[in-house]
Amino acid sequence: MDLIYSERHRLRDPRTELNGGELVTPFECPARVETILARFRARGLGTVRAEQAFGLDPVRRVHDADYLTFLQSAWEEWAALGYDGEAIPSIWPSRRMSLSRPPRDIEGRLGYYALAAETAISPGTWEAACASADVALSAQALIANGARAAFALCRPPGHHAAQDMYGGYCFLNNAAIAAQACLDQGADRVAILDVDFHHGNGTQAIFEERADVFFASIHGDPEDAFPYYLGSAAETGRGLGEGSTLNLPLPPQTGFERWREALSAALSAIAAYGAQALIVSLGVDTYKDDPISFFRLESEDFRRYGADLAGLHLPTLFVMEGGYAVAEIGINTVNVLEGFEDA
Ligand code: SP5
Ligand code: ZN
Repeated sequence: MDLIYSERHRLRDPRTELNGGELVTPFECPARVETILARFRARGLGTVRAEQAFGLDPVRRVHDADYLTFLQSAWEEWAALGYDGEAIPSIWPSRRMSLSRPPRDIEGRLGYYALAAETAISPGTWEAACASADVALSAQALIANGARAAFALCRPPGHHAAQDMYGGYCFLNNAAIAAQACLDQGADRVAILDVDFHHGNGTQAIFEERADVFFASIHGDPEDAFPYYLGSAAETGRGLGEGSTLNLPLPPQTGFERWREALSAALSAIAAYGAQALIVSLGVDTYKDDPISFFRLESEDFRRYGADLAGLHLPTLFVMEGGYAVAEIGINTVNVLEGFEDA
């Protein structure tokens, strides 16, 4: 399968992440995708292609106009205030406050649009986020044109970003944008399977009330893990979307056997739904040595579940999400793709 890559991911290179009460070098760093790209090339899996520019129209199909305006100018507005540090929110519209409108001041708007404080906005963040969406849309075009599978090596990742929220290292929801593009090009039913360690709260929020996208996620139980406030098994979709969301939360120290049973349940549900295409939100932070996660998958397990995914026999778009064990991220990610191709 072919891989889409953008050099513009390097424009997203923040200095700071709020972690354990300190500002640390971000876990979500440029070396992640360079390591995956090198492994893909070394294994000769397919052609590496540059992204094409799709502009903002397909992004606007998923994200609110005021949110995009905010993201586009947030860094300049922050920089104009003369701070030494990167843009990090410090106040939110919490309970018993009004969430009715974004305030004028940039500090107030950061909290309005942020779901978490760990993700700093830095120079080039907007450009890199747009490039990442272009990567997803370019790979989507490959499967729309008949490829069995394609790999969008997106960075920054996307699954925590909702219609009007950023955080969890995500700004634009690449998988959701690609799913919407499938629908806009004529598909009736698309499935998104999120195998990142973290719940894909943004993707769920975007499609929660819709029946044309099935969202299934296997993740660290939100009782115990980021993003904490979404992703319980009780959330099954709302309104027209009732029954089109499937959350499979799992406890700390979950190993591959139990994880694979959850995958099997997700795959059965996607098959029963009758999806015409599969989008995999591919995070490899389920790895045993991931620095911020608590599952126990071994490198060979990624190959095994890649083969399981092929069993759906659907056109499949892999969209890169998380994974922070940088030394092993290339092996683990490409193992999924090889397992899929060899099945
Ligand atoms: C795309 C993606 O994987 N985003 C994840 C964002 C998680 N950010 C917050 C992580 C907080 C981690 N606290 C870890 C404690 C580890 N002992
Ligand atoms: Zn993750």
